[in-house]
Amino acid sequence: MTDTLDTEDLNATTATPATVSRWSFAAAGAVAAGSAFAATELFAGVMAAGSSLIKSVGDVIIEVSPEAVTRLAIEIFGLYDKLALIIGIVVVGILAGAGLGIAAARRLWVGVAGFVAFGILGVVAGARDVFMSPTFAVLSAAAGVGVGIGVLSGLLRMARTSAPVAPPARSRRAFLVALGGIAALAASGAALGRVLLERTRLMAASRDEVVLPAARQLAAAPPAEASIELADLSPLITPNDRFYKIDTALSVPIVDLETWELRIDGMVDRPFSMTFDDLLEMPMVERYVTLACVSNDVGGSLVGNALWQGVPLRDVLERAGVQEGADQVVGRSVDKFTVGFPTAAVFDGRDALVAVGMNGEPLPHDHGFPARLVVAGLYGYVSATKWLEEIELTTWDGFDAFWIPRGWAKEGPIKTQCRVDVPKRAQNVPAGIVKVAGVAWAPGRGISRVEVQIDDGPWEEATLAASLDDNSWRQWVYEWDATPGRHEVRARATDGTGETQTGERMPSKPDGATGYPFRSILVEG
Ligand SMILES: Nc1nc2c(c(=O)[nH]1)N[C@H]1C(S)=C(S)[C@@H](COP(=O)(O)O)O[C@H]1N2
Ligand SMILES: [Mo]
Repeated sequence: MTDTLDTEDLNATTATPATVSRWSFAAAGAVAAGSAFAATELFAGVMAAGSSLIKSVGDVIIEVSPEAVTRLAIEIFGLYDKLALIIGIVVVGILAGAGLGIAAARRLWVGVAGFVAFGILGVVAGARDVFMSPTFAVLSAAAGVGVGIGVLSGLLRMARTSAPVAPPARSRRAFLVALGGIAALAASGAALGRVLLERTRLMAASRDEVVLPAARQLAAAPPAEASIELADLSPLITPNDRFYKIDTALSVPIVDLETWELRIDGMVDRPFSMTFDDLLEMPMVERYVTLACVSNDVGGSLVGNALWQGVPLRDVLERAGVQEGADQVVGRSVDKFTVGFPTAAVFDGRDALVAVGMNGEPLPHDHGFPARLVVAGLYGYVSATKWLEEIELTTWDGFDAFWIPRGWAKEGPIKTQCRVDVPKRAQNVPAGIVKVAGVAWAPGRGISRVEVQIDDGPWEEATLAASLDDNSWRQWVYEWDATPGRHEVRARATDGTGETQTGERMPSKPDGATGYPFRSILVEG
Protein backbone atom coordinates (compact mmCIF):
# COMPACT_ATOMS: atom_id res chain seq x y z
CA MET A 1 0.00 0.00 0.00
CA THR A 2 1.36 3.34 -0.97
CA ASP A 3 0.58 6.77 0.34
CA THR A 4 1.49 8.85 -2.63
CA LEU A 5 -0.48 10.08 -5.58
CA ASP A 6 2.12 9.46 -8.25
CA THR A 7 1.54 7.94 -11.66
CA GLU A 8 2.25 4.48 -10.41
CA ASP A 9 -0.91 4.73 -8.37
CA LEU A 10 -2.87 5.76 -11.41
CA ASN A 11 -1.51 2.79 -13.31
CA ALA A 12 -2.56 0.60 -10.45
CA THR A 13 -6.01 2.11 -10.75
CA THR A 14 -6.45 1.11 -14.35
CA ALA A 15 -5.51 -2.40 -13.44
CA THR A 16 -8.45 -2.81 -11.04
CA PRO A 17 -11.90 -4.01 -12.13
CA ALA A 18 -13.19 -0.72 -13.49
CA THR A 19 -16.78 -0.73 -12.29
CA VAL A 20 -15.98 -1.59 -8.70
CA SER A 21 -13.33 1.13 -8.50
CA ARG A 22 -15.77 3.59 -9.99
CA TRP A 23 -18.20 2.91 -7.19
CA SER A 24 -15.40 3.37 -4.68
CA PHE A 25 -14.37 6.68 -6.21
CA ALA A 26 -17.98 7.82 -6.37
CA ALA A 27 -18.49 6.85 -2.73
CA ALA A 28 -15.30 8.72 -1.78
CA GLY A 29 -16.55 11.84 -3.58
CA ALA A 30 -20.01 11.58 -2.04
CA VAL A 31 -18.64 11.22 1.48
CA ALA A 32 -16.24 14.10 0.85
CA ALA A 33 -19.12 16.33 -0.28
CA GLY A 34 -21.19 15.29 2.73
CA SER A 35 -18.27 16.06 5.02
CA ALA A 36 -17.89 19.47 3.39
CA PHE A 37 -21.56 20.26 4.07
CA ALA A 38 -21.20 18.99 7.63
CA ALA A 39 -18.18 21.24 8.19
CA THR A 40 -20.11 24.36 7.13
CA GLU A 41 -23.09 23.44 9.33
CA LEU A 42 -20.88 22.67 12.30
CA PHE A 43 -18.96 25.93 11.83
CA ALA A 44 -22.18 27.96 11.72
CA GLY A 45 -23.61 26.06 14.69
CA VAL A 46 -20.55 26.50 16.87
CA MET A 47 -20.38 30.19 15.97
CA ALA A 48 -24.05 30.53 17.04
CA ALA A 49 -24.81 32.11 13.70
CA GLY A 50 -28.33 32.97 12.66
CA SER A 51 -27.78 31.24 9.34
CA SER A 52 -25.49 28.76 7.63
CA LEU A 53 -24.07 28.51 4.14
CA ILE A 54 -26.59 25.85 3.11
CA LYS A 55 -29.40 28.11 4.26
CA SER A 56 -27.91 31.08 2.39
CA VAL A 57 -27.78 28.99 -0.78
CA GLY A 58 -31.40 27.99 -0.16
CA ASP A 59 -32.39 31.63 0.28
CA VAL A 60 -30.74 32.55 -3.02
CA ILE A 61 -32.50 29.67 -4.76
CA ILE A 62 -35.85 30.86 -3.39
CA GLU A 63 -35.01 34.40 -4.48
CA VAL A 64 -34.16 33.49 -8.06
CA SER A 65 -36.89 30.86 -8.50
CA PRO A 66 -39.95 31.92 -10.47
CA GLU A 67 -42.95 32.34 -8.19
CA ALA A 68 -44.73 29.41 -9.83
CA VAL A 69 -41.90 27.11 -8.75
CA THR A 70 -41.85 28.28 -5.14
CA ARG A 71 -45.64 28.01 -4.98
CA LEU A 72 -45.52 24.48 -6.35
CA ALA A 73 -42.83 23.58 -3.78
CA ILE A 74 -45.01 24.89 -0.97
CA GLU A 75 -47.96 22.90 -2.31
CA ILE A 76 -45.96 19.67 -2.46
CA PHE A 77 -43.95 20.00 0.74
CA GLY A 78 -46.27 22.22 2.80
CA LEU A 79 -44.67 23.27 6.06
CA TYR A 80 -41.57 21.33 5.16
CA ASP A 81 -40.77 23.31 2.01
CA LYS A 82 -37.58 24.84 3.48
CA LEU A 83 -36.43 21.51 4.85
CA ALA A 84 -37.11 19.90 1.47
CA LEU A 85 -35.04 22.61 -0.18
CA ILE A 86 -32.11 22.04 2.18
CA ILE A 87 -32.30 18.28 1.72
CA GLY A 88 -32.45 18.90 -2.02
CA ILE A 89 -29.30 21.04 -1.92
CA VAL A 90 -27.45 18.42 0.10
CA VAL A 91 -28.58 15.56 -2.16
CA VAL A 92 -27.58 17.43 -5.31
CA GLY A 93 -24.26 18.35 -3.68
CA ILE A 94 -23.56 14.75 -2.69
CA LEU A 95 -24.41 13.49 -6.19
CA ALA A 96 -22.12 16.15 -7.66
CA GLY A 97 -19.48 15.01 -5.16
CA ALA A 98 -19.84 11.43 -6.42
CA GLY A 99 -19.22 12.64 -9.95
CA LEU A 100 -16.25 14.66 -8.80
CA GLY A 101 -14.89 11.60 -7.02
CA ILE A 102 -14.84 9.63 -10.26
CA ALA A 103 -13.24 12.50 -12.15
CA ALA A 104 -10.72 13.16 -9.40
CA ALA A 105 -9.53 9.54 -9.33
CA ARG A 106 -7.62 10.30 -12.52
CA ARG A 107 -6.90 13.96 -11.93
CA LEU A 108 -7.11 15.13 -8.36
CA TRP A 109 -7.12 18.75 -9.47
CA VAL A 110 -10.55 18.24 -11.03
CA GLY A 111 -11.89 17.35 -7.60
CA VAL A 112 -10.08 20.26 -5.99
CA ALA A 113 -11.43 22.64 -8.63
CA GLY A 114 -14.93 21.24 -8.18
CA PHE A 115 -14.93 21.77 -4.44
CA VAL A 116 -13.47 25.26 -4.82
CA ALA A 117 -16.18 26.09 -7.37
CA PHE A 118 -18.91 24.97 -4.95
CA GLY A 119 -17.16 26.96 -2.24
CA ILE A 120 -17.29 30.09 -4.37
CA LEU A 121 -21.01 29.58 -4.96
CA GLY A 122 -21.39 29.31 -1.20
CA VAL A 123 -19.47 32.54 -0.62
CA VAL A 124 -21.59 34.39 -3.18
CA ALA A 125 -24.77 33.18 -1.48
CA GLY A 126 -23.43 33.79 2.03
CA ALA A 127 -22.34 37.33 1.22
CA ARG A 128 -25.99 38.13 0.45
CA ASP A 129 -27.20 36.74 3.76
CA VAL A 130 -27.99 39.53 6.26
CA PHE A 131 -27.07 37.20 9.10
CA MET A 132 -23.45 36.79 8.07
CA SER A 133 -20.54 39.00 7.08
CA PRO A 134 -18.65 38.22 3.85
CA THR A 135 -15.76 37.12 6.07
CA PHE A 136 -18.01 34.60 7.77
CA ALA A 137 -19.13 33.29 4.38
CA VAL A 138 -15.51 32.91 3.28
CA LEU A 139 -14.52 31.14 6.51
CA SER A 140 -17.48 28.72 6.33
CA ALA A 141 -16.75 27.98 2.69
CA ALA A 142 -13.05 27.50 3.48
CA ALA A 143 -13.95 25.05 6.25
CA GLY A 144 -16.19 23.13 3.85
CA VAL A 145 -13.77 23.15 0.94
CA GLY A 146 -10.80 22.26 3.15
CA VAL A 147 -12.57 19.32 4.77
CA GLY A 148 -14.02 18.21 1.43
CA ILE A 149 -10.69 18.17 -0.38
CA GLY A 150 -8.93 16.53 2.56
CA VAL A 151 -11.48 13.73 2.77
CA LEU A 152 -11.59 13.31 -1.00
CA SER A 153 -7.84 12.97 -1.47
CA GLY A 154 -7.49 10.66 1.54
CA LEU A 155 -10.32 8.34 0.49
CA LEU A 156 -9.26 8.29 -3.16
CA ARG A 157 -5.76 7.29 -2.16
CA MET A 158 -7.19 4.37 -0.19
CA ALA A 159 -9.67 3.45 -2.93
CA ARG A 160 -6.95 3.18 -5.55
CA THR A 161 -4.97 0.67 -3.57
CA SER A 162 -7.97 -1.38 -2.54
CA ALA A 163 -8.71 -3.42 -5.61
CA PRO A 164 -11.22 -6.07 -4.64
CA VAL A 165 -9.19 -9.17 -5.23
CA ALA A 166 -10.27 -12.43 -3.70
CA PRO A 167 -9.96 -12.87 -0.81
CA PRO A 168 -10.79 -9.21 0.05
CA ALA A 169 -7.57 -7.39 0.71
CA ARG A 170 -6.97 -5.74 4.02
CA SER A 171 -6.69 -2.45 2.18
CA ARG A 172 -10.20 -2.90 0.81
CA ARG A 173 -11.58 -3.38 4.27
CA ALA A 174 -9.58 -0.39 5.48
CA PHE A 175 -11.10 1.74 2.73
CA LEU A 176 -14.63 0.70 3.62
CA VAL A 177 -14.00 1.31 7.31
CA ALA A 178 -12.60 4.76 6.56
CA LEU A 179 -15.52 5.52 4.25
CA GLY A 180 -18.08 4.48 6.83
CA GLY A 181 -16.22 6.11 9.70
CA ILE A 182 -15.91 9.45 7.97
CA ALA A 183 -19.54 9.30 6.81
CA ALA A 184 -20.64 8.66 10.39
CA LEU A 185 -18.42 11.45 11.68
CA ALA A 186 -19.82 13.84 9.07
CA ALA A 187 -23.39 12.86 9.93
CA SER A 188 -22.75 13.45 13.64
CA GLY A 189 -21.01 16.75 12.93
CA ALA A 190 -23.88 17.88 10.75
CA ALA A 191 -26.40 16.78 13.38
CA LEU A 192 -24.55 18.68 16.10
CA GLY A 193 -24.35 21.72 13.85
CA ARG A 194 -28.10 21.47 13.21
CA VAL A 195 -28.88 21.21 16.93
CA LEU A 196 -26.78 24.28 17.68
CA LEU A 197 -28.29 26.19 14.76
CA GLU A 198 -31.77 25.24 15.91
CA ARG A 199 -30.97 26.54 19.40
CA THR A 200 -29.87 29.85 17.89
CA ARG A 201 -32.95 29.90 15.67
CA LEU A 202 -35.24 29.50 18.70
CA MET A 203 -33.40 32.34 20.44
CA ALA A 204 -33.83 34.48 17.33
CA ALA A 205 -37.53 33.60 17.21
CA SER A 206 -38.07 35.22 20.62
CA ARG A 207 -38.06 38.50 18.69
CA ASP A 208 -41.29 37.46 16.98
CA GLU A 209 -43.05 37.37 20.34
CA VAL A 210 -41.97 40.84 21.41
CA VAL A 211 -44.84 43.30 21.65
CA LEU A 212 -43.59 46.84 22.11
CA PRO A 213 -45.69 48.95 24.47
CA ALA A 214 -47.13 52.11 22.95
CA ALA A 215 -44.75 55.01 23.31
CA ARG A 216 -46.07 57.80 25.55
CA GLN A 217 -44.88 60.46 23.17
CA LEU A 218 -45.89 59.06 19.84
CA ALA A 219 -44.30 60.60 16.83
CA ALA A 220 -46.92 61.89 14.43
CA ALA A 221 -47.17 60.06 11.12
CA PRO A 222 -45.20 61.98 8.51
CA PRO A 223 -47.40 64.63 6.86
CA ALA A 224 -47.89 64.22 3.14
CA GLU A 225 -46.02 67.50 2.50
CA ALA A 226 -42.86 65.96 3.94
CA SER A 227 -42.61 63.55 1.01
CA ILE A 228 -41.97 64.24 -2.63
CA GLU A 229 -43.34 61.54 -4.90
CA LEU A 230 -40.66 60.84 -7.44
CA ALA A 231 -39.26 57.57 -8.79
CA ASP A 232 -35.75 56.74 -7.50
CA LEU A 233 -35.85 59.43 -4.80
CA SER A 234 -34.96 57.99 -1.36
CA PRO A 235 -38.19 57.56 0.58
CA LEU A 236 -38.58 59.82 3.62
CA ILE A 237 -38.53 56.76 5.88
CA THR A 238 -36.05 54.05 4.96
CA PRO A 239 -37.66 50.61 5.22
CA ASN A 240 -35.83 48.30 7.65
CA ASP A 241 -34.79 45.84 4.97
CA ARG A 242 -33.28 48.65 2.91
CA PHE A 243 -31.56 50.40 5.80
CA TYR A 244 -27.79 50.32 5.44
CA LYS A 245 -25.98 47.90 7.69
CA ILE A 246 -22.50 48.36 9.12
CA ASP A 247 -20.83 46.43 11.89
CA THR A 248 -17.76 44.46 12.78
CA ALA A 249 -19.63 41.26 13.69
CA LEU A 250 -18.59 38.07 11.92
CA SER A 251 -22.18 36.92 12.03
CA VAL A 252 -25.15 38.83 13.41
CA PRO A 253 -25.21 38.25 17.18
CA ILE A 254 -28.40 36.47 18.18
CA VAL A 255 -29.24 37.63 21.67
CA ASP A 256 -31.04 35.34 24.11
CA LEU A 257 -33.84 37.48 25.58
CA GLU A 258 -34.11 35.08 28.51
CA THR A 259 -30.66 35.95 29.77
CA TRP A 260 -30.03 39.39 28.23
CA GLU A 261 -29.56 42.27 30.61
CA LEU A 262 -28.54 45.87 30.16
CA ARG A 263 -26.06 47.02 32.78
CA ILE A 264 -25.43 50.67 33.66
CA ASP A 265 -22.22 51.06 35.59
CA GLY A 266 -18.91 52.89 35.90
CA MET A 267 -18.99 56.37 37.41
CA VAL A 268 -22.58 56.24 38.65
CA ASP A 269 -24.04 56.34 42.16
CA ARG A 270 -26.40 53.39 41.70
CA PRO A 271 -25.18 50.89 39.13
CA PHE A 272 -28.00 48.58 38.04
CA SER A 273 -29.03 45.98 35.49
CA MET A 274 -32.34 45.61 33.79
CA THR A 275 -34.00 42.90 31.78
CA PHE A 276 -35.76 43.54 28.50
CA ASP A 277 -39.10 43.65 30.35
CA ASP A 278 -37.70 46.19 32.82
CA LEU A 279 -36.59 48.32 29.90
CA LEU A 280 -40.00 48.09 28.24
CA GLU A 281 -41.62 49.30 31.46
CA MET A 282 -39.80 52.63 31.32
CA PRO A 283 -41.58 55.51 29.57
CA MET A 284 -40.83 55.43 25.88
CA VAL A 285 -40.76 57.91 23.06
CA GLU A 286 -40.70 57.69 19.29
CA ARG A 287 -38.35 59.86 17.24
CA TYR A 288 -37.45 60.17 13.59
CA VAL A 289 -33.67 60.18 13.47
CA THR A 290 -31.35 60.02 10.48
CA LEU A 291 -28.41 57.75 11.17
CA ALA A 292 -25.23 58.12 9.14
CA CYS A 293 -21.99 56.23 8.93
CA VAL A 294 -18.77 58.20 9.16
CA SER A 295 -17.32 56.13 6.32
CA ASN A 296 -20.09 57.21 3.96
CA ASP A 297 -18.55 58.88 0.92
CA VAL A 298 -20.14 62.00 -0.51
CA GLY A 299 -23.12 60.68 -2.46
CA GLY A 300 -22.89 57.28 -0.73
CA SER A 301 -25.64 55.07 0.63
CA LEU A 302 -24.53 54.57 4.25
CA VAL A 303 -27.25 56.82 5.64
CA GLY A 304 -30.90 56.18 6.42
CA ASN A 305 -33.87 57.67 8.22
CA ALA A 306 -36.03 55.66 10.59
CA LEU A 307 -38.61 56.03 13.33
CA TRP A 308 -36.92 54.82 16.50
CA GLN A 309 -38.83 53.83 19.62
CA GLY A 310 -37.01 53.73 22.89
CA VAL A 311 -36.31 54.99 26.37
CA PRO A 312 -34.58 58.38 26.61
CA LEU A 313 -30.98 57.69 27.58
CA ARG A 314 -31.26 60.60 29.97
CA ASP A 315 -33.89 58.72 32.04
CA VAL A 316 -31.69 55.64 32.17
CA LEU A 317 -28.63 57.61 33.27
CA GLU A 318 -30.59 59.64 35.84
CA ARG A 319 -31.78 56.42 37.38
CA ALA A 320 -28.16 55.43 37.85
CA GLY A 321 -27.01 58.88 38.94
CA VAL A 322 -24.10 60.17 36.85
CA GLN A 323 -21.15 61.20 38.99
CA GLU A 324 -19.20 64.43 38.73
CA GLY A 325 -16.49 64.21 36.08
CA ALA A 326 -18.06 61.28 34.18
CA ASP A 327 -17.90 63.06 30.86
CA GLN A 328 -17.91 60.04 28.54
CA VAL A 329 -20.66 57.51 27.91
CA VAL A 330 -19.34 54.18 26.64
CA GLY A 331 -21.70 51.72 24.97
CA ARG A 332 -20.67 48.08 24.81
CA SER A 333 -22.28 45.37 22.75
CA VAL A 334 -22.61 41.66 23.37
CA ASP A 335 -19.88 41.19 20.74
CA LYS A 336 -17.56 43.58 22.59
CA PHE A 337 -17.80 46.43 20.12
CA THR A 338 -17.59 49.80 21.86
CA VAL A 339 -18.58 53.41 21.25
CA GLY A 340 -17.89 56.52 23.29
CA PHE A 341 -19.48 59.98 23.20
CA PRO A 342 -19.67 63.02 25.48
CA THR A 343 -22.08 62.67 28.41
CA ALA A 344 -23.14 66.22 27.54
CA ALA A 345 -24.83 64.83 24.40
CA VAL A 346 -27.31 63.01 26.64
CA PHE A 347 -28.30 66.14 28.55
CA ASP A 348 -28.17 68.91 25.93
CA GLY A 349 -31.74 68.38 24.77
CA ARG A 350 -31.04 66.29 21.67
CA ASP A 351 -32.72 62.92 21.20
CA ALA A 352 -30.63 60.11 22.61
CA LEU A 353 -32.36 56.78 23.03
CA VAL A 354 -31.91 53.25 24.18
CA ALA A 355 -33.90 52.11 21.17
CA VAL A 356 -35.92 48.89 21.02
CA GLY A 357 -38.09 49.65 18.00
CA MET A 358 -37.38 50.57 14.40
CA ASN A 359 -40.16 51.71 12.09
CA GLY A 360 -42.85 50.12 14.23
CA GLU A 361 -41.26 46.73 14.88
CA PRO A 362 -38.78 45.38 17.38
CA LEU A 363 -35.25 46.09 16.14
CA PRO A 364 -34.35 43.62 13.41
CA HIS A 365 -31.56 41.28 14.51
CA ASP A 366 -29.11 42.86 12.10
CA HIS A 367 -29.93 46.33 13.43
CA GLY A 368 -29.22 45.45 17.04
CA PHE A 369 -32.04 43.44 18.64
CA PRO A 370 -32.94 43.68 21.47
CA ALA A 371 -31.59 47.18 22.15
CA ARG A 372 -29.26 49.76 20.66
CA LEU A 373 -28.25 53.34 21.18
CA VAL A 374 -29.39 56.07 18.82
CA VAL A 375 -28.00 59.55 19.44
CA ALA A 376 -29.21 62.24 17.05
CA GLY A 377 -26.38 64.09 15.35
CA LEU A 378 -23.58 61.62 16.06
CA TYR A 379 -22.14 59.19 13.53
CA GLY A 380 -22.91 55.56 14.28
CA TYR A 381 -19.34 54.59 15.15
CA VAL A 382 -19.29 56.84 18.24
CA SER A 383 -22.88 56.28 19.32
CA ALA A 384 -25.21 53.72 17.79
CA THR A 385 -24.13 50.53 19.65
CA LYS A 386 -26.18 47.58 18.38
CA TRP A 387 -26.82 44.53 20.61
CA LEU A 388 -26.20 46.82 23.57
CA GLU A 389 -25.38 45.17 26.88
CA GLU A 390 -23.58 47.79 28.92
CA ILE A 391 -23.54 51.55 29.32
CA GLU A 392 -20.50 52.63 31.26
CA LEU A 393 -19.86 56.14 32.52
CA THR A 394 -16.21 57.10 32.49
CA THR A 395 -13.95 60.06 31.79
CA TRP A 396 -13.25 61.36 28.29
CA ASP A 397 -9.60 60.39 28.58
CA GLY A 398 -10.31 57.19 30.44
CA PHE A 399 -11.30 55.12 27.42
CA ASP A 400 -10.99 55.08 23.64
CA ALA A 401 -13.75 53.15 21.86
CA PHE A 402 -13.25 50.59 19.08
CA TRP A 403 -12.58 52.83 16.08
CA ILE A 404 -10.49 55.49 17.84
CA PRO A 405 -7.14 53.65 17.97
CA ARG A 406 -7.81 52.74 14.32
CA GLY A 407 -7.41 56.34 13.29
CA TRP A 408 -10.95 57.72 13.41
CA ALA A 409 -11.79 60.93 15.26
CA LYS A 410 -12.80 60.64 18.89
CA GLU A 411 -15.69 63.05 18.39
CA GLY A 412 -18.09 62.24 15.59
CA PRO A 413 -20.72 64.92 14.96
CA ILE A 414 -22.57 64.24 11.69
CA LYS A 415 -21.63 66.76 9.02
CA THR A 416 -24.25 68.64 7.05
CA GLN A 417 -24.52 66.74 3.80
CA CYS A 418 -26.81 66.05 0.89
CA ARG A 419 -27.13 63.51 -1.89
CA VAL A 420 -28.41 63.55 -5.45
CA ASP A 421 -30.67 60.51 -6.06
CA VAL A 422 -32.35 61.64 -9.30
CA PRO A 423 -31.38 61.32 -12.09
CA LYS A 424 -29.74 58.03 -11.24
CA ARG A 425 -26.03 57.64 -11.84
CA ALA A 426 -25.19 57.17 -15.54
CA GLN A 427 -28.79 57.82 -16.51
CA ASN A 428 -29.21 59.95 -19.65
CA VAL A 429 -32.11 62.38 -19.71
CA PRO A 430 -34.04 64.09 -22.54
CA ALA A 431 -33.66 67.84 -22.97
CA GLY A 432 -36.31 70.01 -21.34
CA ILE A 433 -37.48 70.14 -17.72
CA VAL A 434 -35.54 67.54 -15.71
CA LYS A 435 -36.17 66.93 -12.04
CA VAL A 436 -32.98 66.79 -9.99
CA ALA A 437 -33.78 65.52 -6.51
CA GLY A 438 -32.32 64.03 -3.38
CA VAL A 439 -32.11 64.18 0.37
CA ALA A 440 -30.20 66.45 2.75
CA TRP A 441 -29.44 65.96 6.43
CA ALA A 442 -27.95 67.70 9.44
CA PRO A 443 -29.43 65.71 12.34
CA GLY A 444 -30.16 67.95 15.31
CA ARG A 445 -29.77 71.13 13.29
CA GLY A 446 -32.24 70.51 10.48
CA ILE A 447 -31.99 71.61 6.87
CA SER A 448 -32.95 75.14 5.85
CA ARG A 449 -31.87 75.25 2.22
CA VAL A 450 -30.58 73.11 -0.63
CA GLU A 451 -29.09 74.64 -3.75
CA VAL A 452 -28.16 73.19 -7.10
CA GLN A 453 -25.47 74.31 -9.49
CA ILE A 454 -25.36 73.36 -13.16
CA ASP A 455 -21.85 73.47 -14.62
CA ASP A 456 -20.34 76.82 -13.60
CA GLY A 457 -23.70 78.56 -13.27
CA PRO A 458 -25.07 80.27 -10.19
CA TRP A 459 -26.35 78.27 -7.21
CA GLU A 460 -30.12 77.99 -7.57
CA GLU A 461 -32.46 77.19 -4.72
CA ALA A 462 -34.18 73.81 -4.79
CA THR A 463 -37.68 73.22 -3.42
CA LEU A 464 -37.67 71.52 -0.02
CA ALA A 465 -40.32 69.09 1.15
CA ALA A 466 -41.78 70.03 4.53
CA SER A 467 -39.46 69.23 7.44
CA LEU A 468 -40.44 66.11 9.36
CA ASP A 469 -38.09 66.77 12.24
CA ASP A 470 -34.74 68.51 12.67
CA ASN A 471 -33.23 65.07 13.25
CA SER A 472 -34.56 63.70 10.01
CA TRP A 473 -33.33 64.13 6.52
CA ARG A 474 -35.32 66.29 4.13
CA GLN A 475 -36.16 65.65 0.51
CA TRP A 476 -35.54 68.30 -2.12
CA VAL A 477 -36.21 68.73 -5.82
CA TYR A 478 -34.99 71.19 -8.43
CA GLU A 479 -36.52 71.67 -11.86
CA TRP A 480 -33.76 72.09 -14.33
CA ASP A 481 -34.27 73.30 -17.89
CA ALA A 482 -31.74 70.96 -19.40
CA THR A 483 -30.04 71.71 -22.71
CA PRO A 484 -28.44 68.98 -24.86
CA GLY A 485 -24.89 67.95 -24.03
CA ARG A 486 -23.01 66.78 -20.98
CA HIS A 487 -23.57 68.73 -17.79
CA GLU A 488 -22.22 68.68 -14.29
CA VAL A 489 -24.76 68.97 -11.52
CA ARG A 490 -23.81 69.74 -7.91
CA ALA A 491 -25.84 70.23 -4.77
CA ARG A 492 -25.16 71.77 -1.37
CA ALA A 493 -27.16 71.97 1.82
CA THR A 494 -27.46 74.63 4.51
CA ASP A 495 -28.38 73.54 8.02
CA GLY A 496 -30.79 75.10 10.49
CA THR A 497 -28.06 77.29 11.98
CA GLY A 498 -27.45 78.88 8.58
CA GLU A 499 -24.19 77.11 7.92
CA THR A 500 -23.65 75.76 4.41
CA GLN A 501 -21.76 72.52 3.84
CA THR A 502 -18.25 72.95 2.53
CA GLY A 503 -17.29 72.15 -1.05
CA GLU A 504 -13.81 71.14 0.03
CA ARG A 505 -13.33 67.50 -0.86
CA MET A 506 -12.07 65.42 2.05
CA PRO A 507 -12.12 61.63 2.52
CA SER A 508 -14.29 60.04 5.19
CA LYS A 509 -11.33 59.27 7.44
CA PRO A 510 -10.96 60.54 10.15
CA ASP A 511 -14.24 62.39 10.81
CA GLY A 512 -16.57 62.22 7.79
CA ALA A 513 -16.29 63.07 4.10
CA THR A 514 -16.94 66.57 2.82
CA GLY A 515 -17.56 68.02 -0.63
CA TYR A 516 -20.55 68.58 -2.89
CA PRO A 517 -22.36 65.57 -4.32
CA PHE A 518 -21.96 65.57 -8.04
CA ARG A 519 -23.55 64.06 -11.13
CA SER A 520 -22.30 64.11 -14.69
CA ILE A 521 -25.46 63.94 -16.80
CA LEU A 522 -25.81 63.45 -20.53
CA VAL A 523 -28.78 65.40 -21.86
CA GLU A 524 -29.97 63.99 -25.17
CA GLY A 525 -31.07 66.50 -27.78
N1 LIG B 1 -22.32 46.22 18.09
C1 LIG B 1 -22.02 47.07 17.10
N2 LIG B 1 -22.74 48.21 16.97
C2 LIG B 1 -22.46 49.08 15.99
C3 LIG B 1 -21.42 48.82 15.08
C4 LIG B 1 -20.68 47.63 15.23
O1 LIG B 1 -19.73 47.34 14.49
N3 LIG B 1 -21.02 46.76 16.24
N4 LIG B 1 -21.16 49.72 14.07
C5 LIG B 1 -21.61 51.10 14.26
C6 LIG B 1 -21.56 51.86 13.02
S1 LIG B 1 -20.01 52.21 12.43
C7 LIG B 1 -22.68 52.32 12.41
S2 LIG B 1 -22.56 53.39 11.11
C8 LIG B 1 -24.03 51.91 12.86
C9 LIG B 1 -24.81 51.28 11.73
O2 LIG B 1 -26.06 50.85 12.17
P1 LIG B 1 -26.96 49.96 11.21
O3 LIG B 1 -26.17 48.76 10.82
O4 LIG B 1 -28.20 49.64 11.96
O5 LIG B 1 -27.25 50.85 10.02
O6 LIG B 1 -23.96 50.97 13.91
C10 LIG B 1 -22.99 51.20 14.88
N5 LIG B 1 -23.18 50.22 15.90
MO1 LIG C 1 -20.29 53.63 10.70
